[in-house]
Amino acid sequence: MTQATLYLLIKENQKEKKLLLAMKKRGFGKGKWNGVGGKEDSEKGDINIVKTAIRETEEEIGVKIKKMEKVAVLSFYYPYKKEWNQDVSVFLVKDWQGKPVESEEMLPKWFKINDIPYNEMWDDDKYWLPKILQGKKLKAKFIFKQGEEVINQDIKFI
Ligand code: 6U4
Repeated sequence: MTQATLYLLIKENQKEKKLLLAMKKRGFGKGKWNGVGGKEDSEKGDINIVKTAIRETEEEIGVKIKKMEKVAVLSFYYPYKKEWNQDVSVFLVKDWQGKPVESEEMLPKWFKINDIPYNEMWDDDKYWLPKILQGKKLKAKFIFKQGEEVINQDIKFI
């Protein structure tokens, strides 16, 4: 199973809480708002998860992660396109350096927590992301049907 990562930057003050999503401009998930992330790439010097995180967020939105917390492991199955199957480790990031900027791959944007564009995201996100934003940690499995729609899911809180 391919291993991938997803980083969710959160900024919060007394008034509001915002989540950084990025529009994927090319490749897998093109046209969807998603967290930043990708696959570990040893050719790019990814020797561990922290190195991978720093490289990917720098490449995709120009920020350097300082601290991150693992909050979920999601397993995605696409029976009609098995090469898409992947395990995704999800991290919340509340400490980073720099300001998110657009790259060739992604266009970042801050969203208020009550304004997350679930209709323009992966279909699974509406099931697990609200739980993560409430502070829960989870392990989940999603099976998709053609058209990238979830047909089966199993969420376990950990
Ligand atoms: P590119 O550069 O787009 O060709 P590719 O290998 O296609 O790279 P990449 O590196 O963007 O994909 O990795 C996939 C990203 O999408 C990872 O951050 C994990 C995330 N992802 C995969 N399936 C997802 C799903 N069902 N829901 C979700 N994120 C998913 O929210």
